[in-house]
Amino acid sequence: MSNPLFDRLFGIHAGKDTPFLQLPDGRVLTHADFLDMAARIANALTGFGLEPNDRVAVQVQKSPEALALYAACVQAGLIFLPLNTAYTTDELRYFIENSGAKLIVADAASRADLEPIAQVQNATVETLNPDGSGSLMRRAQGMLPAFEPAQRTEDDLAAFLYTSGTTGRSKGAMLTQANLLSNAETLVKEWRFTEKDVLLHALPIFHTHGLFVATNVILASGGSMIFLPGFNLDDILRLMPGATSMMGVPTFYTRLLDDDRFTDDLSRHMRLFISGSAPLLAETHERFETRTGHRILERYGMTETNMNTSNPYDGERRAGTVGFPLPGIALKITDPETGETLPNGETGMIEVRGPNVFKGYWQMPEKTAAELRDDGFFITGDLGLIDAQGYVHIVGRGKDLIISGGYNIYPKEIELLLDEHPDVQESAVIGVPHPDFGETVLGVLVPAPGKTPDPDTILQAVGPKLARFKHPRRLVVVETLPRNTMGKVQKNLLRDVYKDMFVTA
Ligand code: MCA
Ligand code: AMP
Repeated sequence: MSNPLFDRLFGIHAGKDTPFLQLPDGRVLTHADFLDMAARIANALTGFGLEPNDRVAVQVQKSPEALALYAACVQAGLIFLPLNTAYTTDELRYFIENSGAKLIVADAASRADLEPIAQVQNATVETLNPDGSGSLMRRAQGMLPAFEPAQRTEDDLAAFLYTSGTTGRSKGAMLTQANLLSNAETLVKEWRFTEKDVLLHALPIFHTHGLFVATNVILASGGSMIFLPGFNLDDILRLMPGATSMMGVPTFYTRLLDDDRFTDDLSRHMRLFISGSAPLLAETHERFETRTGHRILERYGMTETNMNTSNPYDGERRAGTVGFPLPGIALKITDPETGETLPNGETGMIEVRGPNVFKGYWQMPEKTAAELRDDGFFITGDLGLIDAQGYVHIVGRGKDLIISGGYNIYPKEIELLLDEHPDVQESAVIGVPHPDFGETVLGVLVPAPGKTPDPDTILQAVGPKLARFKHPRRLVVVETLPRNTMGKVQKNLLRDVYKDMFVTA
């Protein structure tokens, strides 16, 4: 039987007793330990009656067991659907219903909230807690540590990752085995990962960056990871001496630079620092080089495409750019109105095509057709240009999106909730600069006639419906929103007015 993703990321390590995961408490899991755990979970999953192409929705804290659940889904041909641990029950209901998940794996504390949602669609709930306890692993422990991988082709689906849209409803990006494999294998070569690498892994594993970039690259190269539950500066500084490389969002780098314990002595031995998911300020890039002598390698990707471009490993890593298209990936800049290709140097829509580009949005053919052209080019929604040396620059977003600490936030989703409040006539949610998160969320409200909205009361009302990271950091009340002649709210003007709200000059 062949299962390319399993065979080339996981199966290649069968029987290896070299470290794969080093945990902050000193525990080490070898590749063999990890594969045993994954096979037991795969047996448990099929024991629950799951069959290839069934969706498994997973909202659990980062742990070796959580990662083994991903491996088990690949092995059993199930579609892995990881979900941000910050999502509220309201948010989860949509993902579970929309995907038609047959199994939901969550922390025991969420079980009571999830059972009613699961029942509606005949799904079951199993639990997996941060310490590896819970009903899933209890069942897995009684299983054999061997599992014949399900037959899959590269065109079969491996994962759904939900990404929000400008209309407020999330779309399930369908990723195939080939999407994930091609990108992982390309990145190993481009970034020179080998079995000697030890990656300091502090990213969450429910998004592309921590799961498909960081983890898949280490799996494909045979290296290992120092696997941290989250970004804790003390742990990072303590464990960096044992690492060769780190991948992070810009906030990781600004937090490191803000700490005097982060010195060139601590980082000199490191081979590579990579940044992505949000713009790395040229200033951060330069401060990092001054402090450590390392030039951060910045790359650019999306949930729908995995990684598209990267600064070069050997050539000049140019601050403020995202480098060149990766091998096998075509990138062009087009006129957003006409779709015509623009010459180098001109700003337009970034479009990409390659084996990395997803298969479409789950059960949303119109949305897929609007963003994925017949010739295979995906319209990213990012505005950019290609300079005379071929470096890609991202100069803005054609989509209404805020990126806070690497998490994407779609204003529409928050505006709809704010507008529901009886004291609010209308609202505009914008991203403004923030020293730690890069951007943060600001809500601008227009009162309903005769009302005086109280920001604290309104925040309390929307709070339970929205993941914490999406909460507006502040709400301001204005008489009217600026509009253009077409009646569209001019968010650029609002962003300009409030640009210094969280940063001191
Ligand atoms: C936590 N909080 C946040 C964020 N993270 N608020 C806004 N934006 C955030 N990103 C909230 C917490 O709930 C908490 O709320 C308060 O802010 C302070 O939390 P703190 O302890 O400082 O935060 P943290 O736990 O240290 O997390 C910050 C973080 C984390 C390490 C930057 O957000 C993170 O790991 N970000 C990475 C996201 C990521 O992997 N993105 C990749 C997406 P309170 O205390 O008030 O309750 S994939 C992608 O974008 C594409 C494909 C790509 O190119 O990679
Ligand atoms: P997501 O929807 O989580 O996949 O986020 C993808 C978006 O993150 C892209 O469309 C970009 O807007 C942004 N992004 C990712 N990497 C970078 C980067 N290096 N610089 C600027 N923006 C980035």
